[in-house]
Amino acid sequence: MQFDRLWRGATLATLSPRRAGVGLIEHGAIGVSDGRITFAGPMSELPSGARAGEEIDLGGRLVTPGLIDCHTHIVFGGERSAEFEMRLAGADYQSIARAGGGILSTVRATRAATDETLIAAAADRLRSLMAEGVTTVEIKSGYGLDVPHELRMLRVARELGRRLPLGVTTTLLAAHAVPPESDRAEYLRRIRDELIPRAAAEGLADAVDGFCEGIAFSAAELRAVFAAARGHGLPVKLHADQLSDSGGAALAAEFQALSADHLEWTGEAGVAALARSGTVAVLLPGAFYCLRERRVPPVAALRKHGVRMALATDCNPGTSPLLSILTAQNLGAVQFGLTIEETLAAVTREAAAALGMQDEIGTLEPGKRADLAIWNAVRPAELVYWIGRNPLYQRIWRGH
Ligand code: DI6
Ligand code: FE
Repeated sequence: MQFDRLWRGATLATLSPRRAGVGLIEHGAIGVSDGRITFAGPMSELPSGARAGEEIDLGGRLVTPGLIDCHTHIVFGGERSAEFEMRLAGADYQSIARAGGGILSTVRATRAATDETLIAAAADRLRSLMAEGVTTVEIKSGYGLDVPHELRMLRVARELGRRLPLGVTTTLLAAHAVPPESDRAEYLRRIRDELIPRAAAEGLADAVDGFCEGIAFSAAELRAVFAAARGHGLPVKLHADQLSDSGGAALAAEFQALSADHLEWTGEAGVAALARSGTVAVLLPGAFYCLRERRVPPVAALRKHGVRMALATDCNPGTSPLLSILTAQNLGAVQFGLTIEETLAAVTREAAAALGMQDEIGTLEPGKRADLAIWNAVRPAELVYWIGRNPLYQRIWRGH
């Protein structure tokens, strides 16, 4: 067996579904060739005569799959610290939004920014995630809110994937808010009849998302958007039941969504529907924390029904200015009660499933892309337990 690179003396958290817990292998080795994992197992099982272009001894360091942030709004213009101050003084998110702030203030700043300004600001933010071992990020549009600007946001996201050593998937979130200059029905028609067809034809979107909420769109409105997405072969995701039970989980399940995200207000029937459709629950503890929410997602019901759980930063300038996937893990464990095993799976294997990429990334198994995070840690719990310590030793993307 010939490897491009072979790491020995590793503690592997493989996250393989065929192994219990995080799939721990002590005294492990991992070999890669042509950007793919070709061996991940105990050193004792390495084929005799295995050769490698480069061989590295990790001295027992922990190796996990490269981390995956499966829900971000990381491309945006401006920032919203003034709104943060208003909330600290007692204003709430929904009333700021209704008064034309919130998402719409970021829409104004995003439309006014040049492509290069958007790219530079987002690249800076992405580097923070990458410094913590993130190798794949999902990026949503949703601050353009008209045909040219939504397509531009998706192009900017694609360009970031070309410029940085990072996997980028893109999601069209045109149904994020009603743009100030448009009639609601007319905007929804444009999403269905212009934006989705163009995003699909130009290969700009990997999925379509919507904000199902009192301050945004109803389940009935988003059903029509999702039907158009399906008509153009695009899978869907949904911001569901974050601030109220808006029937989001049921709608996501109806369209076999890749993921339903937030879910604080989802009831047991919604959870059962997600289980039947195989939809991943993406929990977003940064938004929960920043909005000082009280109602936690129904983790016990998600477990009981066997719904897979992912965690993500939801990085956005309003409700979750969070640029740390490790902190998202800590918040998910402390606030939502996830176990260490669930927490690590939530930013690797289950996050991959939330992007429909479970065959490519998310575990240390032969055939997967060689995206690895190597840590100055031995116990997996250390990746969840520290707040503000970054134990990353090395990040490997596609074998390099
Ligand atoms: N849910 C969120 O948490 C973000 N968008 C969404 O649909 C908030 C976006 C923002 O306030 O800018
Ligand atoms: Fe979001």
